[in-house]
Amino acid sequence: MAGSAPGGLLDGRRGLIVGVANKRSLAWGIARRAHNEGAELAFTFQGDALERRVRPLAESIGSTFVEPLDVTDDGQIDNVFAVLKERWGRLDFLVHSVAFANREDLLGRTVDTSRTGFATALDISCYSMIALARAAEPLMTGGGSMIAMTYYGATKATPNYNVMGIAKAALEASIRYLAVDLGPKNIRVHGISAGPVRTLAASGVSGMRGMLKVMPERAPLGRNITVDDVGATAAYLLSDLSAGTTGGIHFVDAGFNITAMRHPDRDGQSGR
Ligand code: 0WE
Repeated sequence: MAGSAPGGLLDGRRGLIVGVANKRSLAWGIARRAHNEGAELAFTFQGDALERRVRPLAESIGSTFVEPLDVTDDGQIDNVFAVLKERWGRLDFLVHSVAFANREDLLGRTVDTSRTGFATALDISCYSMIALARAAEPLMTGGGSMIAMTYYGATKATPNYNVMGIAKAALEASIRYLAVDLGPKNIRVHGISAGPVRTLAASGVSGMRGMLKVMPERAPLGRNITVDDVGATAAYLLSDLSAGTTGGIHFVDAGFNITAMRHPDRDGQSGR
């Protein structure tokens, strides 16, 4: 396969990637690396605007499997997995990189979150992982690996992250319960908790600039993370290298989460 290395970590594996919006997406960083490790990939898009972004990206790595998927629609989930079953007959991995909360719920006070805003955030950002895991399970006949993307705001109250933090807390708990359910089938379930990255999901988020500036000052590695960092950790979690691990949340945040505050000797220049 063009661009894939012989002896790749994911040679001959087939995976579904949900959540590519454009070339800066974390899901695209994972897809690119999975492809370079020998995987064959299927993609989904939500809406016409994103189809125009996703289709050329998929084609650039030799994938013609591009199906519509609104994760709130059970019929569309059924369709994607029916097409997977028909085209491939089985599935080895799944990547979930989807989140949404209403913009008004990512400003101001969590105490003002409406019932419908809460339901939207939890449905799209958390329940969708459970629904996709259930649909994927019968296709993962040789075992498998699943990843969902999360964020530190799940465990620490983070300015403006608000109902998304609540949704990510529920997603992280879901990862553990799914890992227990699917472990007997040798299907492993993982979370990747990524540090802040400039993606479409982060655009227009107030305070993003400040977060990207604080990372090099406080994170042990003295830098921001990249989508390639996320892709590399994902390749490990999707491959047999992580055969003995499931249910964990793996931080790809340059170590930010293990610190309590900025080190006084740190000037914020690169740690390298
Ligand atoms: O999980 C995320 C982003 C999730 C997200 C972003 C948006 C922006 C546009 C979910 N829904 C929406 N809805 C919109 O209308 N991140 C980890 C990136 C992020 O988002 C934040 C952050 C960070 C970091 C929002 C507030 C504060 C920090």
